[in-house]
Amino acid sequence: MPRRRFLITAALPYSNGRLHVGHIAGAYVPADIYVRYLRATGADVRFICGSDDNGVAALKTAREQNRAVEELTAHYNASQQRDFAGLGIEFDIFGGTHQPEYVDIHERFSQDFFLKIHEKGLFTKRTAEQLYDLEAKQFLPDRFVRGTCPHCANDQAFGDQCEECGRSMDQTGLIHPVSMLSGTTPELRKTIHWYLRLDRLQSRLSSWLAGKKDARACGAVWRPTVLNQSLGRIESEGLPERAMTRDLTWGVPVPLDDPDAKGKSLYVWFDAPIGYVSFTAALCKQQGEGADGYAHWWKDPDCKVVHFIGEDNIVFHAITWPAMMLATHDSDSLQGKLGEYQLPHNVVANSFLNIKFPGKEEEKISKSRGSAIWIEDYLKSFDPDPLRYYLTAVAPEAARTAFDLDDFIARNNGELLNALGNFFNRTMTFVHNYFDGKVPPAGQRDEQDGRQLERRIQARDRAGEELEACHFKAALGEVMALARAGNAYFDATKPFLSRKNDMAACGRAVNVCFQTARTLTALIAPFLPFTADRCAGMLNLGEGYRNWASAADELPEGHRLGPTQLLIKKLDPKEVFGS
Ligand code: B3M
Ligand code: ZN
Repeated sequence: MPRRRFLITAALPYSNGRLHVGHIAGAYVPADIYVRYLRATGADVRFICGSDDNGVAALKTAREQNRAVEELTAHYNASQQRDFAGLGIEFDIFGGTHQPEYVDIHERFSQDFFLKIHEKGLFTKRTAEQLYDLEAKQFLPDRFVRGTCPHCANDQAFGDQCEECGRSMDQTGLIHPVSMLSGTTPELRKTIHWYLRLDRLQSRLSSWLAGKKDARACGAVWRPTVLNQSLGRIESEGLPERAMTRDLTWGVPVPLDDPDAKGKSLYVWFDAPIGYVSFTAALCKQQGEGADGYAHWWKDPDCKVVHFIGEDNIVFHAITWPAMMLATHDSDSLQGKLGEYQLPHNVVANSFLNIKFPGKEEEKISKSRGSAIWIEDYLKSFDPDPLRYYLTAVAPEAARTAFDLDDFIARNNGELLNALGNFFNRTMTFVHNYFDGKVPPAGQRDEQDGRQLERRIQARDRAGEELEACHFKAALGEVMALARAGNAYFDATKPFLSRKNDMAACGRAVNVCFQTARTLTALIAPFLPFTADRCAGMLNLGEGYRNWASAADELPEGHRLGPTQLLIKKLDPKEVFGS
């Protein structure tokens, strides 16, 4: 079989702030698990991320903090990289759409993309009315205007989206708009922009999306939330054309030789997804592949592109971005030919994560209210794996869930430590204490031994199926069930009794436990990479221990163990971490 190829992306975080647990639960831990799993199956994978520097988010924060936007975005790009590394989220590249090393290549890709669509006649140049701040002497980006939402009457709605009802809108639809730059009421003025003809791509997009309802036929399991939101959007609102340029100088300049394009940038949601491509190109360059190396990942139907995102990014990844790619195609075919951008194989979105502090109500994570757990703070006190574990165990895969601090500690101590840590611990102790650190002979196995050994294969296969479907929570459940089965087997076979009068029986049981621990080491690796490395050290497994296909292969008697290490630390509920 030819080697499977995947290009995995995780949403580009805005480089205007630090990362908190909600970000990590949304896109990054799941993407990292998927990448590690795919690699364990032998797939050739590139894992791409970087910061989303352009547009208004960074501009607004820079303004509030009185910093240069370049300095701000460089600062947070670096801090986010540290957070990801600390959690074992290992991208092949972490670029940044306006970072000095990437800005040139990113501009080139973004401008080429724009020009190609322009050439295809899929932009309309149109005059529109936009809010202008007379005092600040500039057009107002959507995020710089607040007003009352025409749909739900929330009076703190932004010009592009109402965070209360989730509807996206046009800033001119806001009732009683107020400029956030000056606090004055802006006036409507004419301005020119380039609109992507989404209306002309609509029927292709909706049949493409409809095809994703049938997992068997399309070969990928799309989450209902993603399909419902994107197909629902098309059904309810259709796909009107959308402006892909802005009156802004921080961003990718509009690459047209047209006086009307002066002082305008590409819309940040136009250039950001192209960041996935430009960072891939930068990676290929770093790895010494030619300038067209990126095409091997992006324009070849043999490579599957999968985007991991949070729920608020669904429409952009399942509609706008595919529309942009379709708009560059020469043919009308949906999936594109060799040499054309391939539409995503899957778009995997999680919902948001709420937070629950002890003795308080569950609430939304909010920077301003101080209800966030920052990764930087977390990592000062805790190991990365307990957080990876918890965020997977309670992952908001189908709907919102909450990070509950009490539950985090309870699961660490009750599940990770009691089920997994304890199983390794007792198995290792027996091998060291009674078998001189060497795996005892398998002996004459009975039915119970056979069942336990078979469970390992089942767990590997079931977890593999769930992982293929991006059901990470369920996959972790299968793995932890194997750890519990290991403990149950240990309790049932009682090597602690047989060691006194039947060493052969004791060795037989310990051998099965050891084989189970060996399988578990491979199966936990995508989820708990640091713990898995320690397990592999204790079990003295070679580099290839993560290989999924051989995860249930048995090791021979006489295999010598490595030194014992502390696997999982018990957490004290009294310990608190920063908010
Ligand atoms: N920066 C939005 C976000 O972090 C945005 C993602 C871009 S992915 C191309 O929610
Ligand atoms: Zn609203």
